Amino acid sequence: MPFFPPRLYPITDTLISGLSHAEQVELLAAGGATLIQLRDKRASPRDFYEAALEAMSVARRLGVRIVINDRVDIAIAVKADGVHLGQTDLPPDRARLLLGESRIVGYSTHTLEQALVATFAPVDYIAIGPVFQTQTKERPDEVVGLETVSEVKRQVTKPLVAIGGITLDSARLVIEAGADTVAVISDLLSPGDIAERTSRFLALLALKEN
Ligand code: TZP
Ligand code: MG
Repeated sequence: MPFFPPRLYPITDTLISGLSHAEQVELLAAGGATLIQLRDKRASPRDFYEAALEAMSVARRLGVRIVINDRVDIAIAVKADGVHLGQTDLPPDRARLLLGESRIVGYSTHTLEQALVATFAPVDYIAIGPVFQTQTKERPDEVVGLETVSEVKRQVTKPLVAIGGITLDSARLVIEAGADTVAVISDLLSPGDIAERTSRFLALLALKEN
């Protein structure tokens, strides 16, 4: 089945939110999120596995799909809906073989060239970023800007997810530049009402249809 990501794609962060992955999934889903990525750069594989398992049970109860950042093994172990790979993770074709055709495989790119290469990979969506400056990622790649989002959209047919420094104020601009989806961490999870923030993003993005 062809996969098309929703307009908003929240990504969890235990440090920024001060919450477990399961708690974040609960609040993001309450705000209307339907696809959530679990990302944890600090936890051990065992701890991430345990946290992801707990988050999966919340997600199943609420009908939300879960993608695991980086770790194909953990995605398989917790029966997640998919995996999100970076340029230094397992190659997408190997992940596809391990996960099968029905799961989601997403792939991060940081330049137009990488995005063009990714069009030949067996992935369901391509992410491009950082679109803007971000404090959330350690050693981020160079900011690509809205022009690159538009250029990638012109040249790539797969669904395009934009990431990096996207806020409630900039999300529409990013969609108007050509992104199908915005992936957001800090502007959703910083102290405040996460469910309410999520629904504000969704209301804003619903104003422009595909
Ligand atoms: N990849 C590129 S930028 C980024 C990742 C994981 C971090 C995005 O976080 P934020 O807080 O939405 O800028
Ligand atoms: Mg990664």
